[in-house]
Amino acid sequence: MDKYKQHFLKNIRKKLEEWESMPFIPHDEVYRLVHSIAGTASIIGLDEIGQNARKLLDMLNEEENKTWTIEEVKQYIFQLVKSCYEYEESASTTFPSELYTQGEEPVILLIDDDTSFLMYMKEKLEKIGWYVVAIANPQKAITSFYDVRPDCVVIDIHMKEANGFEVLGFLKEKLKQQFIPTIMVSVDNSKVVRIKSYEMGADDFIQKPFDLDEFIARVKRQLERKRHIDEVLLVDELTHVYNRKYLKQAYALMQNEWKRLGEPFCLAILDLDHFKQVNDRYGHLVGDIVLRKFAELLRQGTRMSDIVVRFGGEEFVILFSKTKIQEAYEVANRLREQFERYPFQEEGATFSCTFSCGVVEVTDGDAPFEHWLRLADSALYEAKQKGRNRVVSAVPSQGTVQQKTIKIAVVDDDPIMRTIITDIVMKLPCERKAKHEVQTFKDGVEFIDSNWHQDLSPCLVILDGVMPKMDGLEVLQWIRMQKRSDRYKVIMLTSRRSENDIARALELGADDYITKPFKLLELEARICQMMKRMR
Ligand code: GH3
Ligand code: MG
Repeated sequence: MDKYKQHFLKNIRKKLEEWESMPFIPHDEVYRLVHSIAGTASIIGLDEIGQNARKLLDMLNEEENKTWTIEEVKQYIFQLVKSCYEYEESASTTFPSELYTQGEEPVILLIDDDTSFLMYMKEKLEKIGWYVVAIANPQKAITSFYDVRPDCVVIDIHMKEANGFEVLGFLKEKLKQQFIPTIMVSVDNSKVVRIKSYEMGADDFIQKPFDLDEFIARVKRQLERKRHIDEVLLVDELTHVYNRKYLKQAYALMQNEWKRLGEPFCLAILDLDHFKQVNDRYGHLVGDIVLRKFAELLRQGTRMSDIVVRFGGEEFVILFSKTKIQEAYEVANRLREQFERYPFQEEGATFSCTFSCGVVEVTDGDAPFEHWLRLADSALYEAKQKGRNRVVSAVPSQGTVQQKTIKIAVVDDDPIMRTIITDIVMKLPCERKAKHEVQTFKDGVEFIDSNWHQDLSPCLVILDGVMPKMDGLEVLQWIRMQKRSDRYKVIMLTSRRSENDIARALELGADDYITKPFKLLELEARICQMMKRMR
């Protein structure tokens, strides 16, 4: 990029920065900026930016006695800022990744302590449209597995901290249950290692170094098999109740009944309380036992005509056929009492678990399933807020749906980046159970000093690697030292050249990284994926 363009973009940044610290911006300042962009941009070869500015100028009156807030200005000049970013992005090295499907792409969990291998594979596999969660720490891999819900797991056998077989040992039951293909990779191609891989349940073994095309072909074949199994299975393999794929069909059955007989039915959503603590304290295998028992109790405690579905993780849905709200409430409450009394035993200790539940009566079977789910979710949220281990009935007439909040912190010293990322995040479709709250920070110190993210809500941090005062890696380190650090998910924005920084970020526990400059759609896809993991 020539020096005029650089200087020009620097000035826009400076202005934005200045305005961000002002409570109100006088109209003539806004006018002057747009006016000068309109005049200069095309001359120095930034024609698109110039055209955008001229369009804006047509809408603006020079003489006007008004003031703007920074949000109003950003909204007004957003296209302009975006084309500045896009210009810079296209002016630097081309960076092809063209395939993004907003959260529908296959998810590959890659476990290897060799960070150069992780980086290389992540870049190559993301180019063909897969989403890769790269994990350098085998211990973290086991907990991540439950959040990531991968479609395929690739494990390196020889790692410093834990042998790949140990990781496989921990995950193998789970992988088998969910038909998740597992591929072991290793430099050691001995017969013993290969046989052990297969005996422990791996679906394939690939020797390192491998030909990338062949690796992709082999993973693809496994993914196809997995997709096929997912399509035909309606029963959850762990708990043996229906899985969420059956829910639409189940709802349609109840709708038909409602139409035929005119009787209401109920939808309940049940979520185990502090289930994460059960996993943390007793391990995931015990967590699985709790889930199995819970499902069994739901099955036994409801009628044949009711339908129990594992909705995901530790969340279940019950459709109560031909049931009014009072009855459904009572059944749910009875289940709650039974479950709370059930003694789980582990290593000589006895512990109990509870769940919270939101229930709603479906009084109009023509309304879509999502409508009732939203209401039941809201009641569930209320049950959690009121202290858990309780059932709350939804009030359908109540307009506002209550949801938990996911905080999104954008920490970047570049005002253009802050503006653009904030815009991406604000336009994201809302998660089923959560609303978003966004805050920007000019540097790491400002982020660390802020109380805004310290209230134990889940928080996604989009973190620039290189910043003055305190760089992104230091912020990441600070985050990982916090008490409930797992409620923070961190996406690092790193420069393509700083491979050491990427390696360090992975070692320090960044959940994802993206190299600058990136396509905006690509960042959006990454954020969507991460939000799915945060629920
Ligand atoms: P809350 O009372 O607010 O619901 O807290 P929570 O800890 O239950 O909720 P959170 O969503 O933080 O944690 C749910 C945990 O459930 C996280 C995930 O690792 C775990 N989980 C999801 N699926 C499975 C599974 O199949 N087996 C086991 N053992 N754990 C699972
Ligand atoms: Mg829970």
